[in-house]
Order: sequence, then C-alpha cells, then structure tokens
Amino acid sequence: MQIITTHRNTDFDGFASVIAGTILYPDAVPLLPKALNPNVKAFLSIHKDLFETKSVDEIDFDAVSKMIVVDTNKWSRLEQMGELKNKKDLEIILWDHHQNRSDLNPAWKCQEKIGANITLMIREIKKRNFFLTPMQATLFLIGLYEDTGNLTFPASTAEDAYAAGYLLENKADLNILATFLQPAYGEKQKNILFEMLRSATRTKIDNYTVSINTININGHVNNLSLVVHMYRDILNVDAAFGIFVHKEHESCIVIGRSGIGAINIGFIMRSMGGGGHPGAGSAMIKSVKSPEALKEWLLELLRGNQQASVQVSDLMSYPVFSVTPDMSMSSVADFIEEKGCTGLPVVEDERLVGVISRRDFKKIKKSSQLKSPVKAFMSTKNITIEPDRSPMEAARIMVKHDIGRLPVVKDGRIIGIMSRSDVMIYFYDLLPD
Ligand SMILES: [Mn+2]
Repeated sequence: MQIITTHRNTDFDGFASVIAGTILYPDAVPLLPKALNPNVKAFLSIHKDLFETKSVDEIDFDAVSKMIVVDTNKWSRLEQMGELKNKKDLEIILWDHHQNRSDLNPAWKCQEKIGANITLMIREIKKRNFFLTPMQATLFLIGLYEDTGNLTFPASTAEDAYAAGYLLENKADLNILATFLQPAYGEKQKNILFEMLRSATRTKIDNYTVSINTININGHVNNLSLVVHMYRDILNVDAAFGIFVHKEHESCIVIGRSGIGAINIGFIMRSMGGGGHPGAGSAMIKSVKSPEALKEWLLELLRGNQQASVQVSDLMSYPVFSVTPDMSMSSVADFIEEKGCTGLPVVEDERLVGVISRRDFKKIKKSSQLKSPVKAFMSTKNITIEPDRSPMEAARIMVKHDIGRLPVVKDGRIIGIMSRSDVMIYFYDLLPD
C-alpha cells in the first residue's frame, strides 16, 4: 500500500500537493491530517466528493510500503505517523519546497526552493502530459497563490508564474479561487493594524527610526506580515516590528519589515531562529514568558546589526586620486583624462578643499584661463560622507545634490571616494561574499 500525506494544519499548498500526488502516483491513497487550516476545511466541506481523502484511522500501517510526503520534510510535522518512523523497508518519496534539512531519509526526493510546492509537482504533471480537471487546476492555483501571496512574495519564481499560467490554461476558475483565498486584508487584520497604530511608539537607533509594537492575538490570524508592512508604511519609519503574542500558547511570532539596507531583517530574524531576507522576515518563538524581554532582545540585535551592516567604508574606492589647489586647469584636465574619471577631489595637506569635475571646465571662456589654478574653478560646496554611514544614505546625498561621487571624510581627512557605481554594486547585491 502507498500513501501520500502532508503536514498538519494543512494549507492549500499542502492539500493541492496531496491531490497532485494522486495524479503522479495513481495507486497511492491520499491521507489528510485531521488538523486542517480553516480555509482548507471550508473548501473541503463543499468539495468533499470531488477530492476523496482518507484519515489516519482508516490506514493499516502494517500494509504501508511506500509513503509520499509533500510540502514538508519533517516527521514532527506529520500527524500520527510515529508508527511508520521505525518501520523497516518503508520507501519514502519527498516533494518539498523548503530548504531545511530533512529527517525523513527519502529514497527519492524533489526538494527545491520555489514559491509553492505545487509548482514542483506541476512541472512533473506537465512533463508527463497528465490531464487535469478544471477542479484540480483550481485547487492547485489556490495553493500556488496562497503560498506565493498571488506571486508577490519574494520567494516566488518565474516557474511559479508559468505554473499559474498553465493552470489557467487548464481552466482554473478564478471566481472559486477568490471565494476560498482569504482576503489578505480583512476585518481581523484591520483591527490589529488599528490597535498597533493607536499604541505606536518610535525608537531612535543610531540614525534610524524603528517601531516595535507588542500586540496580543487571540486565535489564528493570517497575513500579519501584511499588517506589519502597512504599519511601517503609515508610520513612515525605517523599520517596523510586530511582536504578536499568543497568550494561550505562550508563543510569539515576530515579524519585521525594513525599508533601508542598514537594517537587515533576515539577519536579525535568523539570530532569533527564524528567517527572511533584507527587507522582510519573521521568527516564531516558543514558550515566551515575557514579551518585554523579547523586545529587549530585538533592540539588542538591532544595535548589533547596525555595526555588522554594510558601511560606506566597505564600498568606497581608495586610494583617492586627487589634485592640489594650485595645479593648473590644463594639467588637471590631462589628469582627469588619464584616469578616465568625471571629477577629482582637490586636496591640500590631506584635507578636502574642493571638488573639480568635467562640468567645471565649462566655466572656462578663454584659453589663457587653462593656466589658472584649479582653486579658481573648483566647487567648494564640499558635500562629503563619513565612512560609517550606510550606502543608502550615500545614495540619498548623491541624488539630492546631483553628484556622482562623494568624498569619504574621516576627522577632516579624505580617505576614499564613493561613486555611483559603488552604490549600485551594493543595491544589486554584487558584493563578493
Ligand atoms: Mn507550501
């Protein structure tokens, strides 16, 4: 006997993957945990006859020779499967889009980082040209949209989008989909957002404004990440965190959003046992006695993160090519030509006294002026940046003053140059690891 199963609190991606499993493994029995997520429960109450599944009680474990696990890779996430764990000769097949280490020890697996697990299975269904009913296509699309936030979550890939297209070609019904996919921002989310806004405070950490808000939550609430996202937008802070406390479970979920490179949410959340990327992330923290201590921990990480984050000094170019104020304009022109740059700092005794750029040469009206010293033409509006500032700040200054290069100055001495391309390297993540 073969069975296909997924994680408890089954979501649409897990459920869709179980059903997709019945297409790829026609002899296998689909097995759903009793604990289903409320949306899936609502869907099944209407579509039960179309998707026949069994529960653990109906299965004779002695007869099971093969288990296909989808959308999870841990024994602990499966419901009442302990008996199978020690079973000899049990062949395990794994389909999963989570990247953590599996303890299932599968004989065969397809484990890839992708927006939704169903996308991996659609790849195979497509390849083998299996027929999909419109109902199956609809269910699969619900799973795909739920796990990828309608293809907006950063983990979504091009292949997820192609899979969505394939399901629409196979007559996935968007009306049904809208009924079962919970509105991302509904009454519950609105109430939480309003409560957060009422109790909002701002904290200054170095040069950044951060808001950390602790909120008690009753029962299950979806899309808290969207709430934190909106909260940050409305408060207009550099980074925002929601600490959502489940009193009855003694657990907390911390969700963070950042709009600046200097506060890396993924880094902070990984330190708390969660995950994410620079702009967004979360961490689940069990057995929390005091949410206040959690807030302190977060503040500590934020302060630490500041030092660990990328600074101008990591990106700037040095040594700096510079000219002295008494150099003639003609020799400066030659120097600029030779170095192939658009401008140079003018330095006297290691101190920045001005900047000369190609643009300044337009001020020259007579050829005799080429003999004049550079100090007569240089710009003395010395816009500089300190080495411990963030690349984001450097970019802001460049845009504000319409300059392509920014001298990096420490204790009055010029130690490097930050150019637009240095900033680009950072923003497009071209930094060597
Ligand atoms: Mn999933």
